[in-house]
Amino acid sequence: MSDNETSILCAAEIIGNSRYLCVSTGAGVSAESGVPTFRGAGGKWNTIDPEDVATYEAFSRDPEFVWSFYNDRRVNGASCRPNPAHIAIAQLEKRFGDNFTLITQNVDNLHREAGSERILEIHGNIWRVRCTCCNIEYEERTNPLPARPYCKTCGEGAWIRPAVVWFGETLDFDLLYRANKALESCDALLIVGTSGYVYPAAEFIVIAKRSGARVIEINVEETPNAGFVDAKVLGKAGEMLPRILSRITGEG
Ligand code: BJW
Repeated sequence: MSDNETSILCAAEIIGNSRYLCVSTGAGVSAESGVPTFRGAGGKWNTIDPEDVATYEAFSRDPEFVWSFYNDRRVNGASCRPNPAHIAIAQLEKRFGDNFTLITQNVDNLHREAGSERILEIHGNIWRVRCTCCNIEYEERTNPLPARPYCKTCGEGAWIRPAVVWFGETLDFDLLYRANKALESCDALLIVGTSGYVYPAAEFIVIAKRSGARVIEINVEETPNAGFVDAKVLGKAGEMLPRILSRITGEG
């Protein structure tokens, strides 16, 4: 049996024997759906500086440029569908019921499309916008949006912005509180497709470990979490998660 096969069995054993499962996902879980990651091969930040598109300062300086970046992603995102990793995570939620929380850094909505419901989108959602004048947030499916998108209530001159969390901005307090509670309550944490560079998500593993949880990581490469995980499954999320799930359900 290969080392990775052993890790898959170990991951299935940890999840299968746990009472409360927390799943934390990043861009890698959507890579197989055609959504580019931020870092690494093909990552967005290889060709564009996040300081130019993912900060409030950038938006204040040049909102049209920032919107062109998000419009491109919305246009690409509209044709992306959940992959077997999103679907396996939604199936795990069905198994655990209320003893399950999915914390995602992704803004692409693919977990919801796969059927996930107990989900905390800590970096927001690209299909939602917020008015910079009245602060109202709403779903906006017009795609692409005009080069100068304005609030549907306030009108001309009242810019809307993507309802996502940029660098230097604080995360929604209630979402972060609920994420921390779930991480403290879980006895297994499954981390999928995140580089582990961005805070506060980078600290989730510490919170869960401190509370006694066992940790599984699925990634195509090593991450800063290496020394902390109990089972490391090396490979694509869309291939590895269904294999782990079938071990748990006994169908594999
Ligand atoms: C696969 C795969 C496959 C590929 N299968 N795997 C403490 C210390 C130091 C700095 C800070 C700190 N606290 C806060 C900061 C500052 C900052 C930060 O973390 N900076 C770091 C870069 C050091 N954090 C913030 O500003 C946060 N705010 C905050 O903490 O408020 C309080 C505060 C403010 C200021 C100062 C101090 C405190 C907000 C962070 C917001 C991040 N925003 C973005 C953009 C969101 C909107 C958008 O989408 O446009 O969020 S940046 C980008 O990175 C995006 C992602 O959600 C996030 C994380 O990326 P992720 O998901 O990990 O993706 P990648 O691309 O990095 O990795 C993909 C992984 O998948 C790789 O490992 C691949 O190998 C793998 N993979 N294919 C499985 N098929």
